[in-house]
Amino acid sequence: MKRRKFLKNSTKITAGLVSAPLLASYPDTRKIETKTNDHAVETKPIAICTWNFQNATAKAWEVLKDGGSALDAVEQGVMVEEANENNQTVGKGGRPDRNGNVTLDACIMDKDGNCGAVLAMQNIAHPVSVARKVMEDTPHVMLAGKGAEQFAYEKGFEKVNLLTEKSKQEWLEWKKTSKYKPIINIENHDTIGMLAIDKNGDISGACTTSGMAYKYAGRVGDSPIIGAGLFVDNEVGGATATGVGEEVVRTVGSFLIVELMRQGKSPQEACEEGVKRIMAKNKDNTDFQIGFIAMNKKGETGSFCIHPGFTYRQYSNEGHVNNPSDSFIKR
Ligand code: SD4
Repeated sequence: MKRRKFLKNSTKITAGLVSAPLLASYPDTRKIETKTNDHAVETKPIAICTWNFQNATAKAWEVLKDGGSALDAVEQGVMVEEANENNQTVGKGGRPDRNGNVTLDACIMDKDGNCGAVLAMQNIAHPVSVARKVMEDTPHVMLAGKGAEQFAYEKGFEKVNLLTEKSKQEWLEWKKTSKYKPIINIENHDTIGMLAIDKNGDISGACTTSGMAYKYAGRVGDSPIIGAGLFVDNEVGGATATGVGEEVVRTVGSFLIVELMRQGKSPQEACEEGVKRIMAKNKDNTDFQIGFIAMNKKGETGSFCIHPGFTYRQYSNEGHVNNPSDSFIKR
């Protein structure tokens, strides 16, 4: 496919421009030390995701430890949350828009800079897999709304009612006041963004959400927007976001964080800078949550958020941990 060839070539050109010293020795507090290898590379593979999604990271880990690709790991990992009806911010069971329709956003990005996304798609249980099909089977990056849904049916996805009774009843209750005021770390806090590095050292990422509860019909946040909710540059690393998407879009947050890592910042430092940029544009408004996570080529990871309460799950040869995130606003 012409587009892919073009993307591959541009990746190669970019690779030539990246200076190796920039990727060396980050003073990252979350660095995973290698105990068995002089060259400190055997921390791979690793999977991390926003929030404490143990089952999702465990699934990604299963793929990675069997030698699978980072791309398969992130797709299969986030699918666990898409299928989890108790997660009311992702996939089936997600909270609807103000008209009562569950509309899903997702994207995926691979080691070669290929990417695919679906926006505001209804009736399909696994938007990340449709996003992957957009990436692999079309000359496009994004499909939205009815077009995305139609494409999914053509690819064999089944029509599913995404609105569970629980989410429906909550929406009916919400309609009585119709106040749009997400509560920090309580409502809308379960979007999953996942990054993985596989045994070959290749990085991929995925992000999937039902977006902000009771949003305007047609509203799309950061999660399916390449560069905002997710960005991967296999020469440098990857980043992904959760929280109020409008603010992430305004700073093209994930791209910013990857570029900061390219300039020599650790994943931790880059996430901190990403949040600071957002807060610089919100001097009078701190009443919202955003969390970033990032990973570099060495398998170092980091995170930062606005309000305390954000964590990220990490699975590697070292074990399975839920890392608390430092925050811009302290308790
Ligand atoms: C959005 N970023 O649609 C998503 C919401 C989110 O955890 O992350 N919720 O703006």
